[in-house]
Amino acid sequence: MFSQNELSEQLYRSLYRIRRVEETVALVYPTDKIKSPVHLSIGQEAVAVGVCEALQTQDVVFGTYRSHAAYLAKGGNLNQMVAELYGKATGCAKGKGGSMHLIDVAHNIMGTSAVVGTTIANSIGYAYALKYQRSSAIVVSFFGDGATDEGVWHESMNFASLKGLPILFICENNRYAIHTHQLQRQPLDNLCDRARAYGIPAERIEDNDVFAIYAKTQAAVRSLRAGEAGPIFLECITYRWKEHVGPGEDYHMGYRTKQEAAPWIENDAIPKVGAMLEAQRRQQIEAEVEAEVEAAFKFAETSPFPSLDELFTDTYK
Ligand SMILES: Cc1ncc(C[n+]2csc(CCOP(=O)(O)OP(=O)(O)O)c2C)c(N)n1
Ligand SMILES: [Mg+2]
Repeated sequence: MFSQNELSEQLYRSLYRIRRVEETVALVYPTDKIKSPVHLSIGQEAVAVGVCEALQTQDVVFGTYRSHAAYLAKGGNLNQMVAELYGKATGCAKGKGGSMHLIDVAHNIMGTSAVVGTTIANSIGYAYALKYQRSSAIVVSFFGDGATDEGVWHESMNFASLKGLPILFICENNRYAIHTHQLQRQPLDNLCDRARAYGIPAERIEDNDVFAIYAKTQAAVRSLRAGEAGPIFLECITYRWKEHVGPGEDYHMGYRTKQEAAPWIENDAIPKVGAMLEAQRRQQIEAEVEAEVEAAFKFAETSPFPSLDELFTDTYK
């Protein structure tokens, strides 16, 4: 157990680190050194951080193409992530996967995917295996609100509930699938009810509140680890600040307004948690993170591209 102060420091370090990594990605992106499309999660970090801070290394995480935050919050290797974005041989997928295909087996980050909904099925398969091995580890499956439109989401909810799997479903509901609002795709704002229809306990957490997300995840993990409950569903309401894909803003697209984004930007988790720390301690954490981020981008820049004879290795044909 941490003291409240230690918890705030840990959450802040993780939040600030992810923000600085993604801000640096956005800065570098126009140079074309980053060879992969990037789906930034700036504004949404509190979800991945609140959830992953309540996990242990043995717990398994699956994510989406917007999962820099989950990868980093779960302890994924930063150097290898940045090198992957640069398409370098030292990347976590040897430079062949890019931002949307992150993996770090040593930290049980078992994959992210460009194809909406696919890792939900992967994650229940993994949870099924853990249950049969009587493992105390659990699985966390991150997905967006758009993924709940997919048939595989419904099939996965049904199967996970039927088999009582040790899995926590985290819906990062930023209200949009690309440029289409949830209520232009779904008749009701009722994702928790949908999960409950499959017999899965469900709860919504409003306002991007990292402490609430941490506490609810901790309680969920405790009961999943004890084998008390089958799957659990948490819907975390959050907001994406940047465009769907790429480093810029997209208010000119007309599907959302600056006024809609403003309260989310005002309620940014990072300065809020930062303000809870003692000033000197906050500065120290920020300096450590800045050095780490700078070193990771240097590592990526100075790493080699894969050699030509690697072209057909580790590929599916
Ligand atoms: C199976 C499939 N259908 C469509 C797409 C195109 N697509 C890419 S991202 C996306 C929106 C998904 O939205 P959401 O799940 O809410 O995630 P967010 O981007 O908001 O994080 C869609 C439809 C895809 N990649 N895969
Ligand atoms: Mg979404």
